[in-house]
Amino acid sequence: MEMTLRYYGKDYDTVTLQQIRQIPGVTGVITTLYSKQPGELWTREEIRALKEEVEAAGLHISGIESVNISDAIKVGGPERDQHIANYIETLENLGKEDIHLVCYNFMPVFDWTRTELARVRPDGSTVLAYNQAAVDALDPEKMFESISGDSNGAIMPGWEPERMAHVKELFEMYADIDSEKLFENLVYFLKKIMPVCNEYDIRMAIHPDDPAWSVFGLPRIIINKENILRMMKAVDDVHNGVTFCSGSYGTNLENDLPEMIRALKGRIHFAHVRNLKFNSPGDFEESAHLSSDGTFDMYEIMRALYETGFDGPIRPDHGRMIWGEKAMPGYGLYDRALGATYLNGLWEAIDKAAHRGAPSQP
Ligand code: CS2
Ligand code: MN
Repeated sequence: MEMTLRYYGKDYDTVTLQQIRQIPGVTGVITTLYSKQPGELWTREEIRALKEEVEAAGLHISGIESVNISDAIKVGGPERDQHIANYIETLENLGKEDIHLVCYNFMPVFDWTRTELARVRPDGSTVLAYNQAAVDALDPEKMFESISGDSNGAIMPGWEPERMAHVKELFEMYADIDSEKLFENLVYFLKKIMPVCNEYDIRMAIHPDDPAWSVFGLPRIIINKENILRMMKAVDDVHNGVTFCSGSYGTNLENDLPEMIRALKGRIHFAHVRNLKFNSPGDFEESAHLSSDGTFDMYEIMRALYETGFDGPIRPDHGRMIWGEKAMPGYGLYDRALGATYLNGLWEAIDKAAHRGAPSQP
């Protein structure tokens, strides 16, 4: 396991590489070319410049999150094959620069969906939150407007203003796309990219849909163990793997997170570990990472990763906004640093117990 932090690049992030380097135990970043539109080609020079920026700060690139998938690929539109050709060339360029992990998602229209970006908790911290009744009452085309006021001026991943300006057309593109069709298009994409992934040993790690159910009538497929196993079987190659995001799979309380980790052994290439606090099944907020602050048993999640031999990067996912920080919601420095430290502490304890031959179960 390697502890990492997500980094959006110097033009977009309020957190610096120098700050990330001072978090104990964090040796790598998960980063991206944030200005790229889905479907666009990443050149080798652009990738090398990003790599040099990260390495100059004494860190390294542990993986890319994300090389986004265009809507044409998701719906199987006329530009699909051109966008896949660009994707393949991007993977080749990443491979040549010695980058071997790519996180992506296959969610229609919106990436993660939250109804509040700054819900105030009793301790004064603010967090992202989701309320199903609020979603049900909302016109989907107004979704972006309804939350963007609390974004602290940041461009949020998957909510690029360029795309959101055309949200009506985006919904129209998906009018005939049900879960089966979306699944077929995912398999089509994966089959096309597997040869280049094999050639350069690039592990593809699909991020789950968040929340893990259909929102605004749009199909969502990466939501539970059955669907992921089906996807892995359809393209049975170790390079076709997953990002295990506890906070996304965990939105559905029927997903048993440690059990899922064990079932996906060997195919989890990247992990996002965070907690959620449920106030009711349709209302949750992104609490601190600590088990007692939320609903999940973080020790059991880390233990399942440890015991299945997980050796990829982990990052704390969204953090709370604390200590007066102003940053992209979920992506401030302070609470993610606390999260990384806590997760590292759990891992150290599990590892030491295992090496002493002591049972890791308390
Ligand atoms: C992330 C996702 O911020 C988040 O919730 O976990 O935006 C994630 O980066 C993408 O879905 C991956 O493509
Ligand atoms: Mn995540």
